[in-house]
Amino acid sequence: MIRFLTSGESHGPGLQVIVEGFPAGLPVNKAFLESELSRRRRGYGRGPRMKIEKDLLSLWGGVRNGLSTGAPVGMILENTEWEQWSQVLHPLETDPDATEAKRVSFPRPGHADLPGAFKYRHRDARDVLERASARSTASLTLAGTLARILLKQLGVAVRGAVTSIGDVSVNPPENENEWTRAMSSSMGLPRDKEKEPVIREIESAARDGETLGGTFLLSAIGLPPGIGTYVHWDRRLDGRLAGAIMAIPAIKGVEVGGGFSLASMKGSSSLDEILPSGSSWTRTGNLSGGIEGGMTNGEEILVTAAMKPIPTLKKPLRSVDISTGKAMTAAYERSDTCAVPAACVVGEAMMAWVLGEMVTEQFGGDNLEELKAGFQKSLERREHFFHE
Ligand code: EPS
Repeated sequence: MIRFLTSGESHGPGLQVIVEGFPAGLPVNKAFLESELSRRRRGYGRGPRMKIEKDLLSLWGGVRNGLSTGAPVGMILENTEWEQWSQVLHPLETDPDATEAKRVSFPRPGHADLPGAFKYRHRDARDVLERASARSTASLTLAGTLARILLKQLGVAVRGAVTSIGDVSVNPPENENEWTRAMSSSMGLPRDKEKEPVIREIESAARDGETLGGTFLLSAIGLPPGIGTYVHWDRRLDGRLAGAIMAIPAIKGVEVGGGFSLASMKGSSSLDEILPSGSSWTRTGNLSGGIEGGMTNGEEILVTAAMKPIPTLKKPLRSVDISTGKAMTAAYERSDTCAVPAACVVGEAMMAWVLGEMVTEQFGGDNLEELKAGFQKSLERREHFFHE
């Protein structure tokens, strides 16, 4: 079993991530962790913070000479602007004037501000928003990237592509080149020609003081059938994937394969038929998104996520003062206009995390070689299933 915990606030000293349960012998490449962190900062429409933030990463435990030892892997990310926030957020002693100047009393609709202040009895919503900030997704990216490194060793690739921003829709990648382009492009788009209309949409929203959401498609290839299980609700792969991806801030919907569109189809057109192929089988399509009965079926896993527009608006909506209950407009601090390309990278990380969780649960192994052996056997079985 693998698990991780995170700690840290958006403008605090930094973020901490502890990942526990990884097999020994995994090559942990710091440069790769850093390049995924920098991919998460991508995208036109992100706020000025993304140009300032450096994501300074240190490895604190569980890795020796580039290989995991089996002990918990500790990672620390320093926040670039901590010095200028220390008087407001210092763990032991804050400055009353500086704290008052940064006090947040007017909760933003759609943000954690109001229910968080109610729940934890805060009168300064900064105590909520510092943790509820999308900065926390840097921690998710770190944990998920470790899982991605593990999956790579097994020959599993996790990919992501932006499929819409605001009103502009983009066709999903149609081949490996387009997946590669989506992963390496600043906007997460599979084709260059799509960049201009998407940027125009974001510019127009920014001019109007608006923000934008969108959708992205996640894919995983290289898994054998039978990862996850139908025998118990909390071990279903679709349930775990949906939960993990929905846990990314601002994600409001998750679909597997044909998703919501399947609801209006006739049974016969919504299913992927099974055809014999040597000692194995093929399918006529992949509307099930690679998951049947809560398990991989050996096809590509396809999951789409929908992100709502960011709730911090330059032209704020109506709200209340949480100290007095009087009508007010919501707080505004510098923010992003659109963070869909970044959320897509976080989505990839969370998909990798869940798949890493499921394969280690299934094939165990304190050591990478043991895990690889079990996984490989399962892949081979598919090839001669009817004659084993
Ligand atoms: C965020 C507001 C902005 C974003 C931030 C999330 O930060 P700031 O208030 O410092 O300008 O840039 O995103 C990140 C810091 C990040 O690493 O993604 C918010 O309120 O959620």
